Amino acid sequence: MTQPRKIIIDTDPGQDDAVAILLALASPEDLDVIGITTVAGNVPLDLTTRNARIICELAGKPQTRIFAGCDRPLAHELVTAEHVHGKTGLDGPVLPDPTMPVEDQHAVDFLIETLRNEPEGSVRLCPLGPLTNIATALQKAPDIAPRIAEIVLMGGAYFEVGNITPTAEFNIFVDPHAAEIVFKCGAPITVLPLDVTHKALVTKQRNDAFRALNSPVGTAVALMTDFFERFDIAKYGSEGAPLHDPCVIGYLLAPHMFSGRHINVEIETQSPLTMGMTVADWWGVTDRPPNANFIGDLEADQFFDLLTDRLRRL
Ligand SMILES: [Ca+2]
Repeated sequence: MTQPRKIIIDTDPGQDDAVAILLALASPEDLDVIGITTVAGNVPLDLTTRNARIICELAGKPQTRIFAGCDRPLAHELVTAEHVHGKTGLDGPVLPDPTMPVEDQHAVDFLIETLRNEPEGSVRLCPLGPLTNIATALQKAPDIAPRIAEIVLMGGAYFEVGNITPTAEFNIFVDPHAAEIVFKCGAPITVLPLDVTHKALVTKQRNDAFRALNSPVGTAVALMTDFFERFDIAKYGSEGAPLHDPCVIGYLLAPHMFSGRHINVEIETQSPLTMGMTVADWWGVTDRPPNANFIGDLEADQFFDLLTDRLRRL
């Protein structure tokens, strides 16, 4: 018997964040969610924190510890994505107002304290939004970097280039300075970029499978996806919504479903034209040392089978 791995989910929910959180909370034999830290991103911090509470209650896990974090990026004004996620960030289903508490401690202090107190190499960080909380913790307490087992994050793109600008993915674009700190921190990093998340598409058949769970969670996930997909169908002509953030949890549960390359990834923080671009040396044309496992592909059918099976438990 292997022990479940301890993870901290750092998130800006967001419908796809919500599905990622549900998948993690549905997998206690594999993952021990020791805390959820919230950050400003898809919507402002008060809403991302509220949405995290709504999701934990939907999962029937109101004992989950939630810590509110940074309400703005390190150096830029906050950019949000209501055009994708709706006014609340979680538009689609009608879910009850949350009653579970938020912890008093700031998310950054929780990250630092946890990484210092838990055995070295035992805690994984799962950022699903802008990297402001993680970077702030690393700046405040550089001693935590070698204690991080792994950072598995959703962000960036190489072949898909950008979604919020022609060259940048949203999470990295919102706080490129934070991303630069994280990508240079020396901890093992796995990146789930748009290149792979755009292949995790909720087709009609896959959405019907969520709905057929015939449970509050199944119905909520189906309705969130219904809401979220209109953006991608209009923009990309795709078959449905891409489940960006659940790829992070899917990777932790079943890394064999994913493939990528260990390469150098640098973050553009200067150019107004390409701000927040993940300059990924996929083809190995520089001598810059590899710092990230950059994922490019997944077995989408296997991924959706796993996701649907796990959601059935909630
Ligand atoms: Ca997110």
